[in-house]
Amino acid sequence: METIDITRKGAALEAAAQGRFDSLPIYDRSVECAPREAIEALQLRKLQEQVAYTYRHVPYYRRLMDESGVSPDDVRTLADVRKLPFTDKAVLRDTFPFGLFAVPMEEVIELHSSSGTTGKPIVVGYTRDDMDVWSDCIARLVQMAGVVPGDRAQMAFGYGMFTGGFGLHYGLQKLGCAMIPAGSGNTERHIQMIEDYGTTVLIATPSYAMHICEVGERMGFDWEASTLRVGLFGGEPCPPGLKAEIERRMHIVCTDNYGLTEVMGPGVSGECLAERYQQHIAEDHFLWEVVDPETGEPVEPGGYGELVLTPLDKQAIPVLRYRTHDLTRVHTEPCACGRTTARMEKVRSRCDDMLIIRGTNVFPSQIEDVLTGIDEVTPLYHVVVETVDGMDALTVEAELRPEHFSDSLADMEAIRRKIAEKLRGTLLVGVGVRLVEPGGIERTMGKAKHVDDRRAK
Ligand code: DLL
Repeated sequence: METIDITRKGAALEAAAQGRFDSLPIYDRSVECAPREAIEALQLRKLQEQVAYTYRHVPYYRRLMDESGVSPDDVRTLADVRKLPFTDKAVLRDTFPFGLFAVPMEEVIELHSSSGTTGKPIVVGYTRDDMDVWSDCIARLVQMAGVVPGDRAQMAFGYGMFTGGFGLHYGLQKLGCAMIPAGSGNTERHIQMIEDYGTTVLIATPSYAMHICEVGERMGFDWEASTLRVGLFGGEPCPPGLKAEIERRMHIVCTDNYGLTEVMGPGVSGECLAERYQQHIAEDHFLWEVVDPETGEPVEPGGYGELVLTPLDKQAIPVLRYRTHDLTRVHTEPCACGRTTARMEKVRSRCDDMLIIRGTNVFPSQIEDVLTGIDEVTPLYHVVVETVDGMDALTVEAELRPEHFSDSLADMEAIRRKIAEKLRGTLLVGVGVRLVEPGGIERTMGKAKHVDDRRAK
């Protein structure tokens, strides 16, 4: 059978829909398609080496392990990882800047830091070997989306301390793509560059990609006729409705990729074209666990809980059992794409983004799901939480689509009421709804901030 040329716009998705995964590239079959026993054997060997390395080079972990009477030799099976201490962001803050580094600074060739939206930033470092692993992980996940050597990849993540920009940049170059390092911002110029340079791949947060899409439409740019073929997203949750809308309006195939600064940055897991809502974990570099966020105990296989990651070969700043606070489930059956690496479900919520509204737990992702089921509004939204007369009051600001925006108060009130009823049905608590005009929800060039909790802490 002839292979399908996936560099033709739309062909990768067609190939996936026909089950023609033979036409979609796999970066490193020796790992990505290895039998699970081989993956686990590799993980165990690396875990043992990594724990011994960490114990030798990081006084903080040595002290913690000594105090709990655990030695590196106690790691005999993968399940023995549970004998090791958890790591939380607080430790990285307390030891800021270099307290957990395992190598002298002369061996560090790059530093990055987390966005710092939730407090003091943390800083991480990379040795040359760390950088090689990182670019390999990225090259692997961009191929899952159908990116190939020779693609022209335009960066719309910010460069700088954020891991997204440089991380994707190096990995795409490693694969053999031509990088167009535009960076975030200046949206009209992005569109001009896509046209001038024949860009085939766009890298952005999903919120910024949506904005680029809209600005292009306003400029009269023909997305269907454009060379752009693939969107590589990540850095924030990408609700399925938002991804589907961007794919439809920009005529591209998009994948959502996950990672976090503390364990590397992007590259931890990436979405293939078979399971559109799950991401293959780079299991040769990361050992995953899913735990109950309250107790830290493992959930049943395939159960929902907090993802905990242990990087298996990080040299500059090894971390053991990092509590991501991201909620997901992990599946280990083989995937239709041919890969055998475990898949984590898209992260839609973090354990720390749950709101308690008059005693009821509310996740912003539940609000997203309701809004994406309502034709009259866009997937963009904003939530304000306040204390009114001593009670929690949550207001959802939802953005009308231009075709549903009118000056008929009765029509607007009917839409508002419909949204409020659906939200009440899902959230099981009454919330306010405010409709905003098209374009009324602030567009962002990085990670979107959906919730403004104004209650006194
Ligand atoms: O956002 C790393 C990254 C950059 C990943 C670009 C993918 C692409 P941090 O700034 O440290 O690192 O933020 C990490 O962002 O714990 C998640 O809560 C969230 N996050 C990142 N990617 C996704 C995703 C980068 N695809 C935190 N889906 C993580 C859902 C994501 N949440």
